[in-house]
Amino acid sequence: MLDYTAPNNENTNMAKLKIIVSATSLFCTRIEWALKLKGLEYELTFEDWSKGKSELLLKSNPAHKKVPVLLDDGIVIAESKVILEYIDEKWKGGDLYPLLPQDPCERAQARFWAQFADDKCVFGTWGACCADDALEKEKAVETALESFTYLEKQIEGKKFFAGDKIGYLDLVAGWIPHWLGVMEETGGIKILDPERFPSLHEWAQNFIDIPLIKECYPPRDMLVNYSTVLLSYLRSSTPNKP
Ligand SMILES: N[C@@H](CCC(=O)N[C@@H](CS)C(=O)NCC(=O)O)C(=O)O
Ligand SMILES: *[C@@H]1O[C@H](CO)[C@@H](O)[C@H](O)[C@H]1NC(C)=O
Repeated sequence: MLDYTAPNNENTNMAKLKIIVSATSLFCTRIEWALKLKGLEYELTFEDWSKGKSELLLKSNPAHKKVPVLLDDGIVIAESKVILEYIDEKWKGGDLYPLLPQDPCERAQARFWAQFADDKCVFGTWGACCADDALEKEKAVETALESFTYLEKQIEGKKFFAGDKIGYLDLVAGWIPHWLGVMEETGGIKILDPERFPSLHEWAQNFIDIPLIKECYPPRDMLVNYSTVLLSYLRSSTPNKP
């Protein structure tokens, strides 16, 4: 359990933070967690992909046109890991919850593995889900498994990636306890075998047991529906597009 109560920032008189999100995006939930840990109030503005992209999203993140985007009283920040760093640097000190480690070497390591987890584990898993051809799928699963082996090594002997408390890398890997199972189910693959990845499996349990974490996860059946529809669409058009 996270032995931590977020500070009360109600009196700071600041405009409420907004995050542009989509209901199913694993990249968006990590921002909510960070803001909650910092004790900051925020509003969610949902994109409805069935209606195309909103003016607000196109204007806020013209380069990528992707969620999440953080709107902080006229300041616009896109890219989830960049947003996490912004939040951590802007609201730091005192009794504010630190996300990144203090030590420069540990910070660099956390950033490295966060980038790796997104590039290799998220997209590796999704690529394996999308693969149609049996041989191609088998290869994609093997590659994803190899990537998860590196994460397993990072968490070995620790409760959380950041130590005894959750931090930046835990938030970035925070899709694993919830979305990974959905991807496995809808994509017809198995990645997180408890025997192959005992430490990661235990970490997933510890992480999801934290109430502040659990309450931000989107409903599982919604993710299953979304993933099913998306996968059948992708398989019938160009493969391997996340
Ligand atoms: N690297 C980005 C990835 C964000 C991302 O892929 N967002 C997806 C939703 S899960 C999105 O907005 N997709 C819309 C699109 O690709 O057109 C981040 O970390 O923020
Ligand atoms: C998911 O799909 C099932 C079957 O089509 C449907 O009954 C259910 O209401 C859907 N759930 C959500 C959250 O969309």
